[in-house]
Parts: sequence; C-alpha cells; structure tokens
Amino acid sequence: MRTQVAIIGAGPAGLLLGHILHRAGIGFEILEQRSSEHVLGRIRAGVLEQGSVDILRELGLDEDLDAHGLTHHGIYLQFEGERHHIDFPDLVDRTVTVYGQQALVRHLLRQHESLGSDIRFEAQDVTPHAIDTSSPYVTARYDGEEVRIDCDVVVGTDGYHGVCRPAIPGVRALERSYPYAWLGILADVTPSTDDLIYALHPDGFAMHSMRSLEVSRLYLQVDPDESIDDWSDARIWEALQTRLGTDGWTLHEGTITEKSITPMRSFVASTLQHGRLFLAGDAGHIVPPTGAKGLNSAIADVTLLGRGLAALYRGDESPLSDYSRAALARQWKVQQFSQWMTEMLHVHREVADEASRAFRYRSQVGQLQYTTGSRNAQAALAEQYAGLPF
Ligand code: FAS
Ligand code: PHB
Repeated sequence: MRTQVAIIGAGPAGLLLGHILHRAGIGFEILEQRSSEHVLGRIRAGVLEQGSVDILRELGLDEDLDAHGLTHHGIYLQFEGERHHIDFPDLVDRTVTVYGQQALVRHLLRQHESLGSDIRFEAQDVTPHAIDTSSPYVTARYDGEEVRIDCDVVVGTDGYHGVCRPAIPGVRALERSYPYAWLGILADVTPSTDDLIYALHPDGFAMHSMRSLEVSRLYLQVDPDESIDDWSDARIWEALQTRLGTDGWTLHEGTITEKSITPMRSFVASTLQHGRLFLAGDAGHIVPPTGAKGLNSAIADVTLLGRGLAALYRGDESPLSDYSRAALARQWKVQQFSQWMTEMLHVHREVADEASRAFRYRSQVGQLQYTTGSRNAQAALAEQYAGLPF
C-alpha cells in the first residue's frame, strides 16, 4: 500500500493533522494501536486557546464546538480566602473555550468517518522504517496480517509512550518532574462558577473547571505516590470545600462519575524531526496541566506541520525543514508559563525544613498578590493562557 503521509497515533494531534492534510488534498493513513472505543474513552484536557478555536473554525470543524463549547472570559486566581478575576477580553481582547478533549476527539473521528478516512484501529507493532531515506515506510500487524505502507513522510503523533521518538537516533528528552500530582474528578453537578478557579491553599492546590452546564471537572493536589483508593468521594468533596471555599460562595456537590490521579511532569524532545520523520503533540513534549497547554500545544504543532507539508507538495521544502525549530521555540515559551503557573499555585511539601517551606509559601502569595494587583502582570498571564500565536 502507498500513501503520502503515514500518521502513527489517533489522538487529537493525529486526527486533526488528518483533517488538515485532507483540506490540503494530501493523502494520509492513520494507524492507531488502541480501539476506537478506548480512544474515545479518554478524559483529559478541557480548555481550548483562542488560536485552537480559530483553527477548528478555519477547517470547518467547529459545529460541535459551537453547540457545546463554553466561552470563558478569564480565570480566577484564589489565595488567602480571596478570589481575583483575570479578565481576558479587557486585557488582551481574547477568550478561551471550555470544550473537553473527549468531545473534540469524538467530533474529529465522526468527521473522518464521513470523509471515509483510512484509520486503522488496533494496529499492532506499528514501526517506522527508512526515515533517513526519501522512501520511508511503516509496517504493522493489522487484522491478523503484516502490512507495509510506503509513504513520503511519517508523522509520530503517538504520545509520550509512542514508538516514533525513540526511532530518532540520539534524540534526548529534556525533562523535570514535580513533587505532586492531580486528583481529578468528573461530577454530575452544575458548576458553581462561571470561569475556572485556580486556588492556592495551605492544604494544597485545587481547581474548579467544567465540561458543560451539567458536568463539573475539579482537581486537587495530592502527593505523587497516593492511591485513588485512599480518596473516598466524601474525602474529595471535603478537601475541595476547604481549599476552594470563600465567604458567601457555595461549592455544590454531586455524584462523582470518574476519578483518577495524574502525575505532573514536563519533557521536551531535543528535536521534533529527523529525515522524513516528524513528531507532534505529546510525542514531542509534555507539560503539567496547570496552564491548560497540553492539548493546545498538540494543535499548534500539527497546524505548523500541516502548513509545512502543504508547502512541500507545492515544491517548497523550507517551511518543513524549519518545523522543529519553530515548534520547539513556541513549546519552550509554553513550558516556562506552565512551570510558572504550577510552582506559584502548588504547596511545596517536598521542602523539608518548616521555615523554608513557610518562606516558599509566603513568596508564592507575594507572586499572586503582585499578579492580581498589576495590570501588566495580568496581561502577561492572559496573553499566555489565551494562547500565543501559532
Ligand atoms: P495522545 O497521547 O492523546 O494520543 C497518542 C495516540 O497514539 C494514542 O491514541 C495512543 O494509543 C497512540 N499510540 C501510542 N503508541 C502507539 C503505537 N506504537 N502505535 C500506534 N498508536 C500508538 N492537557 C491539558 O491541556 N489539560 C489537562 O487537564 C490534561 N489532562 C491530562 C490527563 C492525563 C491523564 C493525560 C495522560 C494527559 C492530560 N493532558 C492534559 C494532556 C493531553 O491532553 C495531551 O496533551 C493530548 O492528549 C495530546 O494529544 P496527542 O499528542 O494526540 O497524544
Ligand atoms: C480541565 O478542564 O480538565 C482543565 C482545565 C484547565 C487546566 C487543566 C485542566 O489548566
């Protein structure tokens, strides 16, 4: 079999790249190791930057987004019992949209089905070959048979644990881990807030997000080695009430329908391309979710990569040869913002000495007081949270 672009991984990055290539009249095949049910079942990101929304609109993929997305005009930063609103339209004339990654993946898949796209789920042992030549190919076991797909380009949108990054000779992972994790829940209850609340509390970080006007999404900082079995629904709600509570405000509780613990880490690959192999999304970088940048970075990568591939087939190789440099330049700005938000809003229990830990906490309160008290600082946060240009 032959195609122009072989895409490995049918998460949001791979599925969106497929639509971008279709729009440019470029042939592609997507090979995904898991079932479509598994891919659709993942509950992950929840916020789209303005730029991500614009791309979906440009591609005509905004129908479900318009029906179910919630436009948000900012976020709240909460500390010392006070909640401060950061007004994005007033500061940077941009908004963000709450639209779950699950809903996006479902819509992208549905649109691929209507296009008759070639997506092979439950493909095993997917392996890129000859990436250093002008005739790369991918092998896999599909439907009980060995298949080979010859192509011009291979794109690894196969996530952090994928096979494509390791195929790049000498690739390095620049990384750091954080000494805490997020316990996330979905609850059948109307959100108790209009915009997202990010709260620093002596007991730990907490956040109130949402998926719709009927489903709330909330997070708690926990230690990285904690087990979800140690967190009853009652204990979760008690901690959320403590950490998010402010005078005159009520956090409404409801049935928890999903709960899980996600570790916090950052990593960036030393390059996102080698020969005819390109990486995009979590295959190339991971950020802590505090800045709502994981999914948006994947969208930014495939937008840039899609433009480079379209130029390649018009006979101009220069945008594609610059892809890794340009995508990594944007990603490092995203990394520093995510790191700043994460370190400002989490309690650093890893600091052993009580006096140093107290100093660290008061310093973070000082950061939050400066940020919420300075229009310039708020504009810098709003510009980055609502999204840097692609
Ligand atoms: P994905 O990991 O989503 O998709 C990769 C795909 O490749 C998967 O379908 C996988 O099955 C497939 N694959 C892997 N190896 C393969 C192989 N060898 N052959 C074929 N297919 C293969 N981001 C936020 O912004 N906010 C959040 O709150 C947030 N929460 C998260 C919670 C969790 C538990 C995780 C893991 C991530 C979270 N993220 C969050 C980040 C997340 O949204 C990612 O940024 C986003 O899924 C990136 O999309 P992809 O790059 O497509 O990678
Ligand atoms: C979410 O709704 O899942 C969400 C929102 C903002 C974040 C992280 C997660 O920073």
